Amino acid sequence: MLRYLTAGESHGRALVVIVEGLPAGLAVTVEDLRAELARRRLGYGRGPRMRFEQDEVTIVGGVRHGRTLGSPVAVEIGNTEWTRSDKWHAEMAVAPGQTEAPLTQPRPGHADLAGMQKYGFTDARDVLERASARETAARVAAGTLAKLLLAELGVAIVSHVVQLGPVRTKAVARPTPADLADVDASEVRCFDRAAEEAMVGEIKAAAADGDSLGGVVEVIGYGVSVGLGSHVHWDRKLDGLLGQALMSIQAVKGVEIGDGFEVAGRRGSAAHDPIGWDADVGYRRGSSRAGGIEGGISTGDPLVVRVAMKPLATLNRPTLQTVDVVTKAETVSFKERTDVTAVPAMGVVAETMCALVLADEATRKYGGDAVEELVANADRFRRVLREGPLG
Ligand code: EPS
Repeated sequence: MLRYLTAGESHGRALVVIVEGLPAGLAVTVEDLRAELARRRLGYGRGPRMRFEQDEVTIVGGVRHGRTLGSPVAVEIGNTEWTRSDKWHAEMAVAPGQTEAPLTQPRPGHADLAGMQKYGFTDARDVLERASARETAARVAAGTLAKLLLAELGVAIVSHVVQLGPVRTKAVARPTPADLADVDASEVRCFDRAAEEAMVGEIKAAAADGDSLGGVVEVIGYGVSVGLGSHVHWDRKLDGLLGQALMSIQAVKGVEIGDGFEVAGRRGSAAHDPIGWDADVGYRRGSSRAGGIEGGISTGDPLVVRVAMKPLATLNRPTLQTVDVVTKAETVSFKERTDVTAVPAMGVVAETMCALVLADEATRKYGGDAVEELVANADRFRRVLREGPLG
């Protein structure tokens, strides 16, 4: 069973993450982590920080000679904005003191006001530094380890943008793992090149107005075996676990498993995935309306999940109405450096969250202290599926 904890503030020295429960013997390199972190920085519409800041990755523990030890893996991701300049040193100092520029005009839609009220802060920075999506870098580092473990089980996870602002993709073909490089090569991580141009146009128009855009990504899990998650209890259902993990991504407001919202309007006779038999692969559904999950259990079909992100609450041209918490006068929320949209990057974070849930469930189902043991247990389960009474 996989557990992880992240810590760190957006403009602080570094983010850290500790991942516990990885089996021993998993091949891991710093380059693996760098490659995934670089994917998270992709996307037209990200702010200047993405251009000048690097993610400085250090594996602090848990890996020796390129393999996990079965001990907790600790990763530090340094902020180069901290190490290469002193811009944030006073503002984010650990030593006792206080800011000279408290942020007192909370942004609607951000954690600012509710967080200030909950924790008793008078400076929104005390909330926003942790609420920031910068924290997702630490999740992606953890998710890279989860993806490497899943690869040992033949699982690969792909995401692509299916809506940016009002522009939706038309193509019905879903990208496969072989298409991931193509998706990443798109400026908006969109598999439908016709929609891509319109998406970039929307981002340019929103940028010119100092505004922001949301959107929807689809995540597809290939090679997920039958039997992850369980119907037996609410907190063991795979769709419930994915929902919680994906909803926890900053600015995400909706998660859909398969065709969840569309099938709600259909008759039962047209809402489910017929079960078929293929002598080579066994039971197979002809469609993916259920998104590869029935009764909280993976069916062995591709996992399909969609994730909706609201437009970011920080606008370059402040037009959102708020109240100054000191004067109580109506005003507009403060302006911070921001992204026009982070939807393309959110896709990579959504892959990460799915990978962490699936890896957690895989370790729960197959167990084992070393990767070989886990893989052998998974193979044995597949053999039972083929050769047992249902095969
Ligand atoms: C963010 C605002 C921007 C983003 C940041 C999240 O940062 P800044 O205000 O420092 O320019 O670039 O995202 C990241 C730093 C990241 O690594 O994803 C926010 O308000 O949440």
